[in-house]
Amino acid sequence: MALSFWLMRVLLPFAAVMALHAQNLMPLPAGITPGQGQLQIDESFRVAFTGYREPRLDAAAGRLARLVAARTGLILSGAAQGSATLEVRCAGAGEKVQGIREDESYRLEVTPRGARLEAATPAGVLRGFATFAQLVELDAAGFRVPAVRVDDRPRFPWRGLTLDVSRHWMPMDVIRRTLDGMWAVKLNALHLHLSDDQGFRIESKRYPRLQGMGSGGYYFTQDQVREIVAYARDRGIRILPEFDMPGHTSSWFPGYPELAAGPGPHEVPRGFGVLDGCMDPTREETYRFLDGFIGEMATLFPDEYFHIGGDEVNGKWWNANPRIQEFKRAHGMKTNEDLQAYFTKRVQGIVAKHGKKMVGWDEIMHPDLPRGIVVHSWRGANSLAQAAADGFSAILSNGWYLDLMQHTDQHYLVDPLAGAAASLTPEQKSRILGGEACEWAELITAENVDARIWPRTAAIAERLWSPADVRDVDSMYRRLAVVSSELEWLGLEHASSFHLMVMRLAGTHDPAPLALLANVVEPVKEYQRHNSRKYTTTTPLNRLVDVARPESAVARDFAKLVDGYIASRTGAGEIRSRLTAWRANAARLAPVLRDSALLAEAAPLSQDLAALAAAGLQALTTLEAGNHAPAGWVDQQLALAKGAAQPRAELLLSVVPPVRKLIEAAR
Ligand code: TNX
Repeated sequence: MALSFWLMRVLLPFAAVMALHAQNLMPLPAGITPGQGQLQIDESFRVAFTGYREPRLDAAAGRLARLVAARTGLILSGAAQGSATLEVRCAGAGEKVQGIREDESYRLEVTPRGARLEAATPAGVLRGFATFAQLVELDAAGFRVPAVRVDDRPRFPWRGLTLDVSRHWMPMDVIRRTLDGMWAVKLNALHLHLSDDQGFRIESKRYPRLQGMGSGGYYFTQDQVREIVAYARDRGIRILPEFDMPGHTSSWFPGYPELAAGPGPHEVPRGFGVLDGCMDPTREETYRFLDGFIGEMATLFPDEYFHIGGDEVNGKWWNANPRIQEFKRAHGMKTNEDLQAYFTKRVQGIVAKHGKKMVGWDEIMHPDLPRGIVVHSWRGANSLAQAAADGFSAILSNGWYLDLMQHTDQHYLVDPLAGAAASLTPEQKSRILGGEACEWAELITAENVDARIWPRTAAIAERLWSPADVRDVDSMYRRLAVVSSELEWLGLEHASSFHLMVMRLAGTHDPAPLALLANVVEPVKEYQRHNSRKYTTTTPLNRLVDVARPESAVARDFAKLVDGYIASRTGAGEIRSRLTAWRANAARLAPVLRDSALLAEAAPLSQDLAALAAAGLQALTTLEAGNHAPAGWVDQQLALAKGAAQPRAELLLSVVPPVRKLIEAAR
């Protein structure tokens, strides 16, 4: 069997071998050897442990069984007799607090007679369970797992997700769901961005006015934090807290104005952007406060690392404060960067005193800082490589900002070891620990957060787990669709929230015509939404743009059809049926648009879709007849397509490019 595997590897590219035997796996494992036959999954499904055992493992086995039951619809008998379907041998306890060097490797062997999972630690078992769950599939003989041997370990030790709970509040069930999803795709660090200008989201017992005056009542109690930490540990996930400072701190000041570098009165701001609010780095009282606060938080969060933010200090309050100017002069500091470096060093001392390693965004990087800290790169590959070259540990987030509404393949092809990092020495490279996808929450709420995180984050998780040469975009999209439905079975709401939000917009009307439109539009990209209106924390996010997915699968599919047609004149029927439905949709949608205050802005999009579809149909008819369209007609339709490509209601009609191709082909 192993021999045939190696033969296949010689004959076929790696990705092709994978595709044959792992079409449901995301992330793809480091090593996979196909076997003969399948293991039947029926109501006798059972997990048994033969080696080390602890409550965390029992709980994980229970969750695996529930996931198998949910996905198959089987009612598991729960009988403890007979041989187990999946036998687990864990060598021993992992680290008391999961660290970045925790052994997450595992070996899974499935034969028609049973499956066996071996791992050094419970974290490895958790990764193997995630793989096993994804291998269950339905075929003509029932639910089965293909015979296979998986030898797997992560490429990077730090595979995270940043979740901003400050700009919009994310309650406990969002956190739990997010952790469930992270487990499924083998992510191992949830970074909670707990404070920012717009909200202070955690209970401090020592400084209760932080949450008391900075949160509007929306914050995690310390009991809830302990619950989150335990829930995450159960899934092999670290919780990394971030308290952004000295900028992004406006919400600290209503309760503790003495921390502020600028004058009051202080309010929690509702607007977004790089605001002026920042701490006073010159007063000893600031550091006494932070010592007390960080000390309190350091005991609450067991993780070895502690994120202090450090990004985007605009320095306006520092420039306007005579005492701060005097301090800079007295200490020979020329720039605000020097002043921030002074602050960062002081805070690093406090973080270290409380037993933690500091993490911060690019701006914290400074030659005087100890090399044990981690630089979190939001600026890009160059600063990531620079940090590693200078001896710092580093993680990447640039390229993985989920709030920028980019397509999955754009995120997928970003690699922490590409670009400037590619020319680092092996030792320098080893300091690049991995990265984190980032969900910034200026324009998301608990209602649509799942749809903004998933399924795209699964592809980023694959980049961080799988071997570097796993880069086949078609394979990724195929498997992403499968993992997306698995995530729904786990309780994620990215698909269901779409339907609920569409129904809200449609009022009492049939939501189908609106869903059709929603399926072919995408929110404008990057920061464009902020240019079209002034958003605040209280602006409702209940419009079509808040429902539309970052990437239209319908449009991607249609573009493929059109490419296929242009290349080889195949698939005309499919193309025609889609265009026909789009052309007819405007009339069906008209009454819905008319009756919904939330939808008035979408009327031009619906018109554009119909007009574009009509043009596409004419082009197709021309092509099918082997004719050429008159130049005048082509130019007219291209002008129409150009108009339809303009954003409307902060949305882009994502089928414009393929229809334009059809029109051009008819010339
Ligand atoms: C920049 S990246 C920020 C965040 C914003 C985000 C929006 C970084 C460290 N700061 O405060 O939420 O852009 O994409």
